[in-house]
Amino acid sequence: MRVPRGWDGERIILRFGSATPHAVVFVDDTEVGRNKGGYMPFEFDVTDLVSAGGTFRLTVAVDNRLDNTCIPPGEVRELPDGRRQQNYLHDFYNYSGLHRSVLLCSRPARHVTVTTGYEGTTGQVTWAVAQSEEGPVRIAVVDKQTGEVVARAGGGSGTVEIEDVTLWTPGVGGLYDLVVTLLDETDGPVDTFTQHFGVRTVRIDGYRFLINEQPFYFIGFGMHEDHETIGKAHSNAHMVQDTELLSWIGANSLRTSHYPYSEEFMDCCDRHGIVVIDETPAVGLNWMMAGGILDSGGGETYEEGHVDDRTQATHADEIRRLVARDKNRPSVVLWSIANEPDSTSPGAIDYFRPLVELTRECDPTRPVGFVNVMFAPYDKCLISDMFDVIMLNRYYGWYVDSGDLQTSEQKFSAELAGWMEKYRLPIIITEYGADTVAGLHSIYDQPFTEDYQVAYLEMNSKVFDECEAVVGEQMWNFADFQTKYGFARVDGNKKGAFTRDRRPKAAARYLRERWTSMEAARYGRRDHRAR
Ligand code: GCB
Repeated sequence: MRVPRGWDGERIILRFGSATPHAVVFVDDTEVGRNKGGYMPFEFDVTDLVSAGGTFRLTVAVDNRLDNTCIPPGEVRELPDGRRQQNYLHDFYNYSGLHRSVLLCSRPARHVTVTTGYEGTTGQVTWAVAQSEEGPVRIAVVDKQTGEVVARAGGGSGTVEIEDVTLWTPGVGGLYDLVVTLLDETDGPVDTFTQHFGVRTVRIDGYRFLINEQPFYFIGFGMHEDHETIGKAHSNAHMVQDTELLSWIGANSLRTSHYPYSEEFMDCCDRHGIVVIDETPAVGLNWMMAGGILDSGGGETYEEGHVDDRTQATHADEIRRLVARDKNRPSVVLWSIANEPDSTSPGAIDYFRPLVELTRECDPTRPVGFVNVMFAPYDKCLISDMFDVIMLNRYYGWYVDSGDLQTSEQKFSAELAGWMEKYRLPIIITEYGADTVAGLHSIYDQPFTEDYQVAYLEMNSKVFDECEAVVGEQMWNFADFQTKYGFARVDGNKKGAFTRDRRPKAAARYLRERWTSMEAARYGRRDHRAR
């Protein structure tokens, strides 16, 4: 790598969008640092090791082994013949490598936190700059649509008002830039950086999830960063294709199942008004799931060597880093701190309570949730009362009562009534789905056919429409994706509305018909034809 000649006297930073799951970074022969955790950015100051105008060799060693100190956790087993085998309890392939941008940049260490609100047509923007070298600060707020400066102020923190504010609106977007200029003692500019933000509010009121005080109904998918050939790597072309398909099908939201997605993708959601449930990589924290499918090897979840204090410490770190990365994003309206953990074992209470408190401390402005697994219904789950919303993954008609949609409908409705009665909180159905082989048809309700997937979705839709507390449906999954090998997966998970190469199954047509005409989803609809 060559360091630009003009960077003499500047701080020089190496920044990684992510390295999955662990990395050791070298500049020439010197180790500059290590990072643990696959889906978060990290950076190292290499000023003392490189020189402006010179070159250096950058080496990154990426390690794909997962153990119980990792989030997500895993286990490397030693087989009798000496081979080592990686096991893990999550249902997506453990792609490893440098999946996101690697940048060499020159800048002081600085960061800004932006929070917003509004009163009538006046927006309030509160900012707080953190910088390594103290000095005066000037800020300007720029309307990204018009390029006009709508407010100016001085100081490392404060609040300014925007007259006739454009709210960040689901389905539309609406961004401003906070332009922060760091100054020296003579008021000369040292550095300028820009942070985009949106003015919007989020609040829960009874069964309703309010964005800008309007009831919002989540429509869309749990997704994966997953493509043939590039695995979990970010690509702008795929990002545009996926977000255009979301728009085509009438989706207004998604969950970043089961880890934080690339910053490029999140920026795109901010720009286009796609509402995001932002999830940590805490998936597979469950030893109570059927050993057959997930091969847990038995034992309790919350015990030494499985999910223990070390796992919890890493989990806490993942929460801190996720909030630090995404707190300024208007698209993010809800944190999901785990997917389908064991929430029926008593150990779950002591494990989760500090994590929920930590999330609220890191971000007092957004609701906090976790995604509940089917084996932990309302009368068995021990942790749902710590959270602001109920998020449920339910597979009636697939993993239970497979092929019997009538029984499924009754059981699902009864369960939802139980949640509604007990918790009196909004319910988002974060997963429901059926594996489907594109092109397979039957005149009967036969699992794995496209016809069954549609019938299954119709049944689910009916259940949601009849439950007042349901404020969202995110089908599993947007597209077929790769998983670890196992007898329950034929070339990966096939629950996609789209195939892995993004061709629509019959289900996609069904969902488009439903979602583009739903009255409940009027607020936040993205009009595909208008764009
Ligand atoms: C789930 C998990 C998801 C799986 C899905 C399935 O509940 O959250 O990661 O892929 O079920 O298809 O079994």
